[in-house]
This record gives sequence, structure tokens and C-alpha cells, in this order.
Amino acid sequence: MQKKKSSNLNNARFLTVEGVEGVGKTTNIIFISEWLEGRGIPYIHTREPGGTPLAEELRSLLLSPRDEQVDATAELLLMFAARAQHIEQVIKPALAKGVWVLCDRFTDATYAYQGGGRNMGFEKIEQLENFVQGDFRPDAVILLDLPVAVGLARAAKRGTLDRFEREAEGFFHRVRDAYLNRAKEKPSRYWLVDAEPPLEQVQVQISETLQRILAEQV
Ligand code: Z5A
Repeated sequence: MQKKKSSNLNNARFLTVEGVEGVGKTTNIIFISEWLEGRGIPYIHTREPGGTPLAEELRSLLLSPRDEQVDATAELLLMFAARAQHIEQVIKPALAKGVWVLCDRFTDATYAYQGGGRNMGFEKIEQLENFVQGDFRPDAVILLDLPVAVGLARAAKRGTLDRFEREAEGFFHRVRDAYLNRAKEKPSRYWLVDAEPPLEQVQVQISETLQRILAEQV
């Protein structure tokens, strides 16, 4: 399939990695970083929410469990506040210097978690996306996918749970569905990876995906 051409200068790509809870993002982002390093590709690794001092403070506010009920609109706006800062201070300056950006979650997570998980719908998110980002979008979204129950079982082996990780299983089904629907609607930007098999098999798929992204004309 013909993939979208990058709008960034100097061939630098903006790659994001997405997926539901327990899908193996952290593990596979280390693999992707090593893959880029092995090819001498300059890159930065960053994350959302977060990536700048201010955005990391917003991340702490967003992830901390609290007694007060967090209003879904307040949560959505804080995600985009952090994103605005991150895009202008970190992501765009790196791309302008020809440095690839490898980002652990981005706006697709907002569609999935706030749009799907929180049932906020996608229209408001699209309006905020256009307001904050203009036409700025990732060049490629690597979507790691597995059944929710498998992801939750993997994640359960970790320690304390953040505010999102405390959600009921139905929340994560809506998140996964939203991701998969976006991948279906926007095949030019999404690269779907089956994250259920053993890690070595997942990483073979990721290597092939990266080769194809690298081979794309920009
Ligand atoms: N959020 C949002 O709501 N809206 C937004 O716009 C944005 C974010 C940007 C923080 O995300 C939260 O913010 C997130 C959504 C929300 N909440 N949740 N949930 P985060 O990305 O920082 O948090 P995370 O989802 O917990 O990501 P993570 O730390 O990368 O976890 P992970 O994907 O589960 O990855 P992992 O730790 O590498 O893997 C989990 C375990 O599985 C680990 O023990 C691995 O060794 C194991 N693993 C990995 N792969 C395999 C395979 N293939 N086989 C067997 N075991 C495996």
C-alpha cells in the first residue's frame, strides 16, 4: 500500500508508538531506539503526556490517583496543554534539525483513551487536534495490538497502578476498539503489529515495519 509522504524537512520522521495497557510499548521502544542507533539515524525518544518540564508536571497531575473525580473535559484539555508545549519545545525543533522523533504515545492515544475509553466522542478531539496542531501529524504510528485480557495480565505483574490503570476492563476494550478503528480509517499512517506472540516474533514484525518506513519516499 502507498503510504503518506512526510511533511517534515531533512527526511526526519515523526514516529509514534501506541497501544493498550500491557502491550509492551516500553520494551519495544527500547528495541526501536537500538534499531535506529544501529543505522546511525539521529533521533530523540520522548513521551506523552510529558516530554518537557512543564508537560511532565502535567503528566504527574494526570496520572496520580486522587479522591477528587477528574472531569473528562478537564483531562482532555490537560492532555492537549501538555501536547502544545511538547510539540513547540521539543518535537518540531528536533525535526527541523533533521532528528527523528520517537514518541511514546501522541494524539491517537487521546482518540483512544478520552474518545473511546471515556466515551467523549471524537468530534471535540478533532477540533482540539486542529486547533493545537494545525495540520501537524505523525508520519507513522506503530500500533501494537493484543487482546485486552492478555495486556492486563502482563501489566498486572508491575507494581502500583496509575489513575488510568485503575479503570475497569470495559474501558480498555473501548480504547482498543478506538485504536483499531483509526488504523482501519487511516491505513496510510498506521502500521499494525501483532503484540501477542513472544517478544522475538513481535520484534521481527517491528523490524520489517521500520525497514518499510525507512524506505518510504519523503
Ligand atoms: N493517555 C491518555 O489517556 N491520553 C493521551 O492523550 C495520552 C496518554 C498521550 C500513560 O501512558 C497513560 O496516559 C496511559 C494512557 C494515558 N495510561 N494507561 N494505561 P504510558 O504510556 O506511560 O503507560 P502504559 O500504557 O502503562 O505504558 P508502558 O509503561 O509502556 O507499558 P506497556 O505497554 O505495558 O509496556 P511494557 O512495560 O514494556 O510491557 C508490559 C509487560 O509485558 C512487561 O513485563 C514486559 O516484559 C512484558 N512483555 C512485553 N512484550 C511481551 C511479549 N511479547 N510477550 C510476553 N511479555 C511481554
